Amino acid sequence: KHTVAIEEKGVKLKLTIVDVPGFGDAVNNTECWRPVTDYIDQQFEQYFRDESGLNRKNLQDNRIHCCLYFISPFGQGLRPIDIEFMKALQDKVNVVPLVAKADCLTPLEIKKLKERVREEIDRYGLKIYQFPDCDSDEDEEIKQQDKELKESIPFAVIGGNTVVEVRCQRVRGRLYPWGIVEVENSSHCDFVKLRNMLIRSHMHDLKDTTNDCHYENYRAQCIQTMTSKMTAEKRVESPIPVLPLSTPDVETEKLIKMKDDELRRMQQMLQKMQQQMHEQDL
Ligand SMILES: Nc1nc2c(ncn2[C@@H]2O[C@H](COP(=O)(O)OP(=O)(O)OP(=O)(O)O)[C@@H](O)[C@H]2O)c(=O)[nH]1
Ligand SMILES: [Mg+2]
Repeated sequence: KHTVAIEEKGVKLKLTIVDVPGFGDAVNNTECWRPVTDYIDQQFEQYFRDESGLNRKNLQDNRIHCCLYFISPFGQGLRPIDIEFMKALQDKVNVVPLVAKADCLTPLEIKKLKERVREEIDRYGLKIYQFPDCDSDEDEEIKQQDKELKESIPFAVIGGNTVVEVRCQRVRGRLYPWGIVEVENSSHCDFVKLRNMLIRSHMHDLKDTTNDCHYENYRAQCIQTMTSKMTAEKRVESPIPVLPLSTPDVETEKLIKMKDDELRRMQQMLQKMQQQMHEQDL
């Protein structure tokens, strides 16, 4: 888990990245996505407790707003493990698929792999993070950017392992005998596009989708489990107090009616007495 504080034009952002080392490296990869789903659920659970607890004002949001899933550049598209992972994660988190080590492929190979991945995402009904459609009255330039972004999925990225000087500037990249691969050069890979999407253009939408969709799913499920547990056991062992339901039983209703009648009788008596006193005065 790495946390960095970013500040840009006075806007502060605390970005936390959680790594999943060794994912899919085992001989038997059955349910290898489990630690990831468990981690996401744990963050939801913590948020649910805090939100329902006493200290709601200082609520810390450690929910996972986006999951970057790296697809191998050496395969012919999605592997069964990729499909399984996305299926397991798609209702819990915004999944953004990436093609790793994009420098290993030619531009044409990248284009073909991307098309294939997109087609397989459709074919297997995988629900990856959907960029919201831009308004129809938006600028042509913005519409074009939006279209380009959608067509970039899965973003092809490169991981730098060194900082080198290129055109009098120090840049992140990879140094090969035949040249330099630059991470932040948009003709080399989609890294800049991905970064802009994550922390500029779509950050709020990622957070909103997490809150309104994924967290809401979790919350609804949690409450449902608690309620069914309560009816099954007539009590609930939960840190979150459940209010008693306000449907009075038959006995209570009878009692209320009796008290009502009694009150009405007393009122009538009082009226009678007042009338008698009034007549005496006259
Ligand atoms: N060519 C190329 N190699 C890369 C790139 N990114 C990482 N590598 C190399 O691939 C190897 C594995 O990289 P890691 O980033 O450790 O891979 P990982 O999937 O995180 O591995 P675990 O954390 O062990 O699961 C290293 O030798 C990296 O230098 C890239 O963009 N292009
Ligand atoms: Mg790693």
